[in-house]
Amino acid sequence: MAEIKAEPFPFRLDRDAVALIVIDMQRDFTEEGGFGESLGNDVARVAKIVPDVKRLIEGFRAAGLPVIHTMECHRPDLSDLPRAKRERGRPHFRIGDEGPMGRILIAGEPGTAILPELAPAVGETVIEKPGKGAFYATPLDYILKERDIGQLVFAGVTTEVCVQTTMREANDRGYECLLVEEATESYFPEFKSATLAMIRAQGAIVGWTAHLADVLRGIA
Ligand code: C5J
Repeated sequence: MAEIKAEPFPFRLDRDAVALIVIDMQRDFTEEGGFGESLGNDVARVAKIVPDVKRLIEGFRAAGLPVIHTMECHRPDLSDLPRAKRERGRPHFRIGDEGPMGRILIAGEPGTAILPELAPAVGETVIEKPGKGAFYATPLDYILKERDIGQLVFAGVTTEVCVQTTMREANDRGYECLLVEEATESYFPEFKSATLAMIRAQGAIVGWTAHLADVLRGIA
């Protein structure tokens, strides 16, 4: 067991039972012309974390620990896209529409892809998810339980939407969750800090938060 400096108290890392979950580091959320921008967001804010997410992924790979990636996306026929989700907001492009990087958030389209700098390595699991949470309508829980994984380290975007939703789902399923502060971002700085605070409040009611350098030291 290694101890990682974390909030609200140190995180006891079990190297035999931990995985990194990288949430939705897709072009559609981080590049101009994608879904995030079409909703009126400044995507440059979230793109800034890419080097730190890369360091975290490389740290896990170097330590021989599993890395799992998620992608928010839908089937080309939109059969897994609830009308309420498609019609929400006032984006220039709705999910499924043809945008500058192909059809918005549709599996296989260029804009839906994970950023090339953070591309999954051969053998790493990629979870395609139609919801905000990575456990909803996916085999993620089954895959983790098959590998006896009980601790999840989180990175990705956006902090208060898909990252937080997945952490809450994981918490309810019995996983210990740790969010790496420099490796997650929101379009809204106040939402990021509120999410970090609410995750670790009340004695880690959802999980822990830690700094990248401390996590890298803990897994090395
Ligand atoms: C959003 C996500 N923000 N990956 N998706 O709709 O957080």
